[in-house]
Amino acid sequence: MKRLTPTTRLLAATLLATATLPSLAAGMQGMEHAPHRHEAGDAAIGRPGKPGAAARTVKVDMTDGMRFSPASVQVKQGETIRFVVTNSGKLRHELVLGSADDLKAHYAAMLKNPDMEHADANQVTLDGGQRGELVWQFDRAGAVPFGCLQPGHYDAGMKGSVTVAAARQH
Ligand SMILES: [Cu+2]
Repeated sequence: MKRLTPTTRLLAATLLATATLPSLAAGMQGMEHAPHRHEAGDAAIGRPGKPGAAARTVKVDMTDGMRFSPASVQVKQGETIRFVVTNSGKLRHELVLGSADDLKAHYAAMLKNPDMEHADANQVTLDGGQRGELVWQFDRAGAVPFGCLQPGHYDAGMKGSVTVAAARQH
């Protein structure tokens, strides 16, 4: 049996790679504009809330100074909050709730694909001057980070945190 010389093997590998690349690139291009989806009901940060169950409204303002105001929100474990979010800037901003790891990964994806459309129950994305709502139930005590994942904004410090106080045990 004839053995492949290293050169032939290299050539074969190159041909294979060349043949695979265009289809791979085409596949990635297709993904570029697909809506970004992930687990909206992530137990670590809570779950989408029923608007009727919201006991409290918290107003959050987003500015072109790359800040949330307030950047720190206090809630109680189990509480459903109706966030009324205003974009008082001219740029597009968003409030995305997520674990620090999720936010970082999502932000990295947004940097690669700035036109990526993303919409989920854990976020509200608003053009300048718009107002929107986000209803969320905070199940677990601890901190639930949020951030604006528009390219450049998160790095500029457009982030905040919801502190969830443990429910009292009876
Ligand atoms: Cu922003």
